[in-house]
Amino acid sequence: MQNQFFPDIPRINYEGPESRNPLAFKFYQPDRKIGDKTMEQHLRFSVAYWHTLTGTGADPFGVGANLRPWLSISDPMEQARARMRACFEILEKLQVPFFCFHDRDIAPEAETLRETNRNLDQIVELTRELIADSGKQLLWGTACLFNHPRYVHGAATSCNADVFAYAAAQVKKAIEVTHYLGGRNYVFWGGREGYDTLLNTDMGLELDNLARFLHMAVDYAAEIGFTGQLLIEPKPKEPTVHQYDSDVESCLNFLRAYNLLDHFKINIEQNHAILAGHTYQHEIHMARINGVLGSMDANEGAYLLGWDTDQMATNIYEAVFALYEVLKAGGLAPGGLNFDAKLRRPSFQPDDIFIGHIAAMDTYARALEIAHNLLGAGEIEDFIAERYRSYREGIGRKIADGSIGFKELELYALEHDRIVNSSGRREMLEAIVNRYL
Ligand code: XUL
Ligand code: CO
Repeated sequence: MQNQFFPDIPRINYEGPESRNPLAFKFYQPDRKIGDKTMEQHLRFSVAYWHTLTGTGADPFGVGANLRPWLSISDPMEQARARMRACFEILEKLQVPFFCFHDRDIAPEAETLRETNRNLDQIVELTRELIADSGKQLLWGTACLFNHPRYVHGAATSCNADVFAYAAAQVKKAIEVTHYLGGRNYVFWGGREGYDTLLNTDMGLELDNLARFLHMAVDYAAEIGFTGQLLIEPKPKEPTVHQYDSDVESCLNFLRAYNLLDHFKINIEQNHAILAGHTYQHEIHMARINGVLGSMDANEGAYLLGWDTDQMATNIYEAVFALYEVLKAGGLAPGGLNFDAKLRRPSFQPDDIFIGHIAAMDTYARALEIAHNLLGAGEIEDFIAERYRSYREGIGRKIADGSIGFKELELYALEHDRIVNSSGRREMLEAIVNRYL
């Protein structure tokens, strides 16, 4: 195993809940079976390249604060190579099987698109070697269609057709690269696909163009034999005031309206869910019951702030409900749990990378066991089944199987107008959940 960038960090091992070692797992045991799968198979953890390797710790009020061993390398391509090697050292030491990147995270943008593609190709070759040597895998690739000023009005939804063409070229290349590296999925997050004011926006054209763009991506992926899952990642706002893919339901409507539903699943991010005014569980549940649960960006947003803070997840209670849905869906593969999370700016030391990921991995490991026990015991499922019992017999059964209409229902209601309801027992159910924590 490489020990070049973080010589003071050992391979992180399980030491159990009693351990006081910040560089050890308290709950995550990759080989431990929970039900029919190991923790590693259930959780499919992934490191997000943009936060963990490329991120500098800059925020709108201050420059980068992160101390990172590769930052002393001034040549941008040499630094990019070092960062990729450091990524694999992190994956190996943390026992994380997957990583995800945007094209521009891994290789610097140059003066021309041709040159930029050449830079990318060089880093991709190195990445392919590192994948072959380590057995680590690319969970998903994506294209950064939001950082450069050319994307100021959006990419596929830009008012400028030249920008649409440039974005298409960039996504074409990013899908090729993802395919070449054996990526299991390819993600489309809207970036700047949305609007700031309707005073300058033709929303109908922008949505049609976004759909045209995604159809082209579907066709091209098929043409080159990429069989990975295509994913859309909803987010309601930031950077634009109104992002088009605002939540799971809006994505479903868009995909259905434009005949794309057969080709896409959804990548759900906790922070995006709460910005949309939903819970993480709501979004995962909505995707699950519509058969589009694809993958998860397992981070955490600050409930007191209205922006995308992308924190490492440490809230076990919330992770339990997320994984309860994942277990009910039968798992996430080929998706996974990608830590789309950055360390807080004051956590600037290199070892914070490991401490932060260990915290999140242990959160999800602990939550997995709780969710498995809660689902297995069936107390919540039984309560819900009982609550809807009236639809399995008598008049309810006729409603459910579609064999009855308003006229018969009126006749029934005239005879049964003394309605008896039962308690929803929310407090009892929350107390039941607490017994499993
Ligand atoms: C932005 C975000 C992205 C996507 C990939 O909020 O979550 O990093 O996950 O483009
Ligand atoms: Co994300």
